[in-house]
Amino acid sequence: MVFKFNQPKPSEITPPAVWKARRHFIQQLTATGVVGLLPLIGSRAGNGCELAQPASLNKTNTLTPLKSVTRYNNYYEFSNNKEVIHLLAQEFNPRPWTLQVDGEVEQPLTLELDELLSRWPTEERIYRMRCVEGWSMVIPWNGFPLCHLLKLVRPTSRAKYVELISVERPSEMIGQRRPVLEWPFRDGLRIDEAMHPLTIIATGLYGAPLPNQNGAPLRLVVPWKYGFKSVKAIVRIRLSEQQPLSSWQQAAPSEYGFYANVNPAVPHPRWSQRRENRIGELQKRRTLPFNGYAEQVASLYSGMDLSQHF
Ligand SMILES: Nc1nc2c(c(=O)[nH]1)N[C@H]1C(S)=C(S)[C@@H](COP(=O)(O)O)O[C@H]1N2
Ligand SMILES: [Mo]
Repeated sequence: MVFKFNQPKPSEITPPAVWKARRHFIQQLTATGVVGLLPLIGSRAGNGCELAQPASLNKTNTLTPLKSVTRYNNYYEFSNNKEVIHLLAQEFNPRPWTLQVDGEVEQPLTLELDELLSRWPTEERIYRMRCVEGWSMVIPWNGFPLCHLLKLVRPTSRAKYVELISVERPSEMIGQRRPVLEWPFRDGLRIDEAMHPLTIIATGLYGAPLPNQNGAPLRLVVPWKYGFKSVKAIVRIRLSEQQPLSSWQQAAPSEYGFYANVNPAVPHPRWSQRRENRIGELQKRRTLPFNGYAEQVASLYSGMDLSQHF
């Protein structure tokens, strides 16, 4: 399957002064193949949540056009038809919004969205996103490392896992009126994965606030895992001693595991994961271990037999 989209005009998304500067900057980034620099410029002394080195992006990775990013989505709370989600999601109201962080923490918190948005500087992260279904995109996210938020609530020594829970609002999310999945949608990470500086809470993309269909107002992005781990519209983050059960594990335990690291060597029971369709391209690409982020994250799994995890 090939999807064709027209390149959006930058002016459709951002004020001209901003996009002109950004376009220049992004061209430089994709030309040098280096991303993730913005957060490092002018930020104060590190607390361990910063990227040690910028995440590298292969030269042949160009940004997926905004139109594809915002009109070809997975969001079962609205529909299982990717191309109508952007229309159905117009009904959703991401404000006001509160995020609850609790469980195995010294300092449980309930934060208003604006409080959260003003707390840490917004960074730009250009990441590849690989869906378990075999397609991928390159998306310029805006957001902050989840690590900042976790440090704020001070995990207890029993906190081994982090569960992220989506909103449940069937009045605005018509897909939730049917038992497609166990609502609310949820997924989880091991705490060291959640603390890794590549793991972010996205609050925007392409320099504008996050569109509803992409998980407004807060969504997880874990670029080395299959896309379903990147929970949208998060209302609660719960730290726990026990490994949480994700919506997809619960729905199909023989097809979806807890780790879900991108791994071309481990096929999905119903299809191969060796290749992927980069949206907008004709030829398939080879899928890379950890979605190309092995250098940054492989050490998290030393001693684990990854062929046993999917
Ligand atoms: N709440 C919720 N989050 C979700 C999903 C979902 O159905 N519901 N789909 C996941 C899947 S399968 C993918 S591939 C990505 C898609 O993100 P995008 O639509 O922003 O590209 O969101 C993930 N997060
Ligand atoms: Mo996905």
